[in-house]
Amino acid sequence: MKRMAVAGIRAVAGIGVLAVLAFGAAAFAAEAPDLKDDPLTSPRTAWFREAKFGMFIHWGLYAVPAGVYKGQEVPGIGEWIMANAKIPIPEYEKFAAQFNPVKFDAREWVRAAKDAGMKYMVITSKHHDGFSMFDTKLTDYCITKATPWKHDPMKDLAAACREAGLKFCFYHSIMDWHQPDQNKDFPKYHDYMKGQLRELLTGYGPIGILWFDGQWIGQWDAKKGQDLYAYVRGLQPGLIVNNRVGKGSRQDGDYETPEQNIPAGAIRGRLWETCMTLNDTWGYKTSDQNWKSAEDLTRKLVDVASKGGNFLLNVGPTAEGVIPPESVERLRQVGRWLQTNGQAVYGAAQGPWRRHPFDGRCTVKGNTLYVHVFKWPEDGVNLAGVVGEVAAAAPLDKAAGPVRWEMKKDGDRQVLWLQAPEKPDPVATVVAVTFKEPVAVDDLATGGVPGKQAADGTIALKAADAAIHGDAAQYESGGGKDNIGYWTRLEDWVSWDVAVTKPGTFTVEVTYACDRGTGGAEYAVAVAGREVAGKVAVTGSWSNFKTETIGTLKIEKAGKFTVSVTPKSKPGMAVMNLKAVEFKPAK
Ligand code: FHN
Repeated sequence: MKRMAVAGIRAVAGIGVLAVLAFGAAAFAAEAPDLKDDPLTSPRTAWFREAKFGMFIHWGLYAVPAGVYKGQEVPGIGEWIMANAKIPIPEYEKFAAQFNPVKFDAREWVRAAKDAGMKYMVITSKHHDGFSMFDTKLTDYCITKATPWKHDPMKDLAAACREAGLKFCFYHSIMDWHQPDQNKDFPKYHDYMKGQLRELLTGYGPIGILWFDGQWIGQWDAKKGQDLYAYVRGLQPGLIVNNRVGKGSRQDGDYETPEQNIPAGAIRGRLWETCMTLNDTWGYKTSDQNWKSAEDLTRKLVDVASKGGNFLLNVGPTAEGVIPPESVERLRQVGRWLQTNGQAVYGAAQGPWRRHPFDGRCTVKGNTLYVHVFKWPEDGVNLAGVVGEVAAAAPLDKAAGPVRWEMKKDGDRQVLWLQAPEKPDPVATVVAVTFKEPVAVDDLATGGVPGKQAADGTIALKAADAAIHGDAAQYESGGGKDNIGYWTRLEDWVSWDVAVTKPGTFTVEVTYACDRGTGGAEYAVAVAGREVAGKVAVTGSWSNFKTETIGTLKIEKAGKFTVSVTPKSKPGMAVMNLKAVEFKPAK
């Protein structure tokens, strides 16, 4: 590639940015966006809440080395090879001359997404390596000028998605390892980035999502994110923008983006989308053959949908423009399951139970409860706490055969019993249970799991079993966490219902973590009309847990009690990450 001196590229970029910013402003005076609409209910996000399942595509120069540099396998995810192998910019730029995706076929890629049952496609317009995978006027370091292919694949994909009825979306990295201005002159880089975003939002038709990433750089902050959110929504008012437009917090963008993990429970009060790889890398790596099975992927999709989220599943095409056949085959199998059972996923709301007494999940749509059974218990599935009258219950897959069902009683609660059909689906059998009114369950079903006192008198209360009151705090797991987190609202509190058989005086131990700079919150643990106060000390990080004895509490008689943890003050950003509360009989 003709390598212009950095100054040369910057000069071109400078002139180009001004031209694009000026032209764009005149040519794209869309109606003013409603920046205050609630993403949870806005018509703007209706397609996203219906779609539930999308294709993520990481495609760029990193597909050329494909995980190998100078004959050595480079550890880590494929698209990070420039950083992980410490490849100097001039060396990395040479991959552009080798990037010639002659086998690229936009319709084939869209067909793969459609056959998978995916409803939208998010593709890397520019990843951290700074190489633009679209025809940009603002740099020569792009697919149409720096490669022998000299073609803009985004034009083809935008057209093919529109033709097939899929939403076309861009991933764009704020972090850019190729732009010296990112470190030396951030305002200049910021203009360059906004100029490219204008090109993407004015040159490829309606865009469904702008999926930002690389937001963690020090030069970026929440205020810049808010301004960028308004800027891109000003260009396409109907756009959906993820939370990495800012610093990836619950206050940024339209939705949360858990990555490579599925939250333990619904993320209340926010739309969310888990993004995940089919193997272990986002960008193509020849050596990464650690493919997830179609069964696992289907059950992950069900798990995400049962918690009210979307699932963005990634493919990493080769430098020739081919999506690995191992990816295509797995996605096709997921699509086949969705052809029969898709109505239980698309547009479905999260299931009513926090925990399921069987290996499976639930989703809801109006009067219909969809019971997704991964593995049928010998004695059938028992769903305690259902309210209302069942009109019918049958598998969506007629080939499974009928399902025997019965409404039973357990004390004052109704229990819906379902027996396995003759030919259950080995991946997931979906039984549609139609009620005579909208699906509802009792409080115990939606609350925590009742706590029990151990034989030695100990009462151990875990975060996963807590009933959470309020719309910010939520249970989170994975990555060393198993706690109530996101406790950013003073009004939120947690509780456990406990059956106490051995009353007495107990020492109260609290296990929590608290990041630097946000300690000092005061709280009370209360039970049976008494409470003991605690104060949160910094433990060093949100996943560095410590156990503290905060005092003693007396429970005078046996019976059912509610233990609560209620914040009294919150000087920092959050109260704490609460892992457990334990009552130990006082010596
Ligand atoms: O660093 C990137 C990574 O390469 C990949 O793009 C993922 C996908 O969401 N995002 C960042 C890591 O969080």
